[in-house]
Amino acid sequence: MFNKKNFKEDIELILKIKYGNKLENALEEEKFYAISKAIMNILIDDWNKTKNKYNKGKEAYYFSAEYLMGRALGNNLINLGIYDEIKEVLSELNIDLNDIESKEEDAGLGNGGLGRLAACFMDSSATLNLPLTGYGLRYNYGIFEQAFGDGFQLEKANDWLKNDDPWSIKKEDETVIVNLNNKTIRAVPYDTPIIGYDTKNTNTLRLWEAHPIEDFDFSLFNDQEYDKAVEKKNRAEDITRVLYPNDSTEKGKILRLEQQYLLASASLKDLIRKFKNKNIDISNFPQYNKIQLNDTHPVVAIPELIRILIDEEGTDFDTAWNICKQTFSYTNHTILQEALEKWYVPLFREVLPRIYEIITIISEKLIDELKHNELSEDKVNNMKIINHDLIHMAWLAIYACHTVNGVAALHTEILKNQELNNWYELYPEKFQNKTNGITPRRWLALSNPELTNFLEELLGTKDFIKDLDILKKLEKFIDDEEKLNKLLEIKKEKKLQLKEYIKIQESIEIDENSIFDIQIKRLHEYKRQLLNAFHILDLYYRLKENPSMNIEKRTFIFGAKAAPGYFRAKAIIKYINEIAKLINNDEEIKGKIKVVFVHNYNVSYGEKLFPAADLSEQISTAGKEASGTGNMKFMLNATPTIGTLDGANVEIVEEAGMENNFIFGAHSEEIEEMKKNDSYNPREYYENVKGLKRVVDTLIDGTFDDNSTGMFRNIYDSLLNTNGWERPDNYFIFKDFDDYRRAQEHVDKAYKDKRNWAKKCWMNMINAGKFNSDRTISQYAKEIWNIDSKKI
Ligand code: 26Q
Repeated sequence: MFNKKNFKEDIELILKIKYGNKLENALEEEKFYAISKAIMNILIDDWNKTKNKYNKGKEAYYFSAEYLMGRALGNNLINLGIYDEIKEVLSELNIDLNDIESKEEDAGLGNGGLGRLAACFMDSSATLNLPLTGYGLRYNYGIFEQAFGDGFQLEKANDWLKNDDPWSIKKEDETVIVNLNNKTIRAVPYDTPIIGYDTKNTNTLRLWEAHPIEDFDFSLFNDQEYDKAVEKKNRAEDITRVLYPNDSTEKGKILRLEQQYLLASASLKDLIRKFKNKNIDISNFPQYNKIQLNDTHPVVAIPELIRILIDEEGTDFDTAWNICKQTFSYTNHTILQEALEKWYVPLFREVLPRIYEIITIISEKLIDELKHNELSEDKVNNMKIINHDLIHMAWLAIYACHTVNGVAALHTEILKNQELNNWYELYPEKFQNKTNGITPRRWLALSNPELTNFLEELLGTKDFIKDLDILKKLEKFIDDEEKLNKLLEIKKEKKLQLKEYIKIQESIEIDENSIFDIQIKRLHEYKRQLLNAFHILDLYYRLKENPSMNIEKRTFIFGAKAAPGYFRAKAIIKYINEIAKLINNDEEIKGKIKVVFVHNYNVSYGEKLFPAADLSEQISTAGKEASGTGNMKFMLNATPTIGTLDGANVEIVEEAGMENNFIFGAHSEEIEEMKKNDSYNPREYYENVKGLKRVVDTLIDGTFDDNSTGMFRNIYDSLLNTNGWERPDNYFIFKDFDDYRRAQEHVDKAYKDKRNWAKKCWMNMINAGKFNSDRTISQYAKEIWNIDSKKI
């Protein structure tokens, strides 16, 4: 399959025909493109073979508004098993593979966890030869690029396609037409290969791009009405222009609804067309097609399938409904009430009148069923799909799907017993748990080759890159001084690499001998970056009071984007940057603690941060983080967690041992109790917990400057004052502050004992097997879709 001579010739040919350039004159970006296309040439036959093979039987489809893929080159080479070989071939051409890799733009078509999970699932399904195809949208602008200006977040458009994407192929002939109320769109598919590791199977990610029916109005152009001539084109293309950079609240309205409908309608039409080629009666559709809805964003696919079946295929409603029920499944990724999608009826009806009509029929059907089950009026009202002029997409999903799953054990329990309890009582058989996972290819083999090589040496095989459970065998080395030292050496090496990278990216020098204490994730109040900040500031003041305090040196590293409209999240970024300025410029503190907020945290930055961490910060308010997946990336890279018993942290410490992590804080039941009884009074803690008032008051006492934006006052008020619907300190920061500080002191003590620390790292690493996304996706395949693997 791989032929060195052909490969070199391909690169030269592509440079010539695409850029009219020779290798010696080519730009790095051009080389990246040519190398990537030459790799496409290596894999394309197997890709087509896989498509044909899958097409013969039952397939599953992942419908997701987000895919946070990151870069492809390095990952594809790893999965093809030719990374080292290509590196060598390129060096013969005087090309450094690492330099070329860094020229690739991240495909940042997602916000955070939900989008990155979709990307890990793609990798795992290909590796397991599972017939799973991803459907999504080809946003021309992915997640915004973040910069800081005077400590404030600035956003810039992310033009990831500016140099063209070598990994996608436009399939013009498979274009489908999507009708919106006031316009007709051509949805053009772009296919990206998803290469399995250690298999020839190559799955597909199909992303739709919106185009007008006609590119421009010729007669208007002729009349010199240039803007008008392209107006329709622009309105059509707007639909897939930009990813909504929002992972908390409803926004964007009409355009976002159009996006969701385009994804749903185009993907379904694609499936129906494929199915009809089989010449089987449409009632058998679910025997060949299973669709996973990634949260509520693609849920409009449910009424859309019913519409297609009734209006275009001529079935009756009951037949359509039965087909739907057997086809769709729904994953819930959030417990936050405000993130449960609801659409305002007048808006929805205006954009999608026929779909609205179908939803009203479903809604009535549900009400009949609820009444038939003799549910109280209260419950019926609570569960109505259309209620008070709002359409509840999650209710629609639960009613129409055959399974509903949460993404970690605790999350699923909270769904069953609290958030979705009414639904659980009605349909207990629908509810399942599928604890999230991460792909070991990207999050170990690609991002930490040093650790991967070491593990291969110890185990005598590379099998752990597929089967992480094998790492458990390494428990026998837990007292082996030499092995533990080697692990610490690798960690040091990764810290040095990160130090170099941060120097270039942030112009900040950090000390590789300090503890790298890292919190990287979207900025959200419930994730409590503010708790981390308060602790740092408290430590700073204690160091000022007591300069001889004997603490381990620490570098506190943050990375986080705030949704552009999320004022308080942006305030927290500014606040942390102010703290960094104060601490990093204090001569007395130099060499003791340092704070770095890296800008533009994304998948590629993550690949450098996870392996270099000494401490993983997972400190959300218990009950709020559905799962978390960053926590798993740290764990696999031999990093202990300081965290609450929230999301997948619960299962992480179950696997790695409580004693090897630093667990603190109120439990989810306790938090629920306090909310229920309204018994939490943050002011009590503010007044009584030592040191707390001092740090909180910096928000208003002039210690820091927020350029008169009122941002810091806004944070302060949110912690201490009731504000309409919001309770003070809604995320229980004050409640957990003291216990967090205690846990941090344990970290400090534990780190002083190098050997013991290494053991904790070791135990985390070798027990990360459960969090392999191969395990997760095979559970979806068996327990939800009932599909088998199909090796080509
Ligand atoms: C909603 C309405 C309008 C615009 C955007 C949105 C929106 C967009 C993205 C709402 C939510 C999201 C993303 C949610 C998300 O990433 N959830 C995370 O999913 C991970 C994978 O399951 C979990 O590990 C995380 O705990 C969860 O926060």
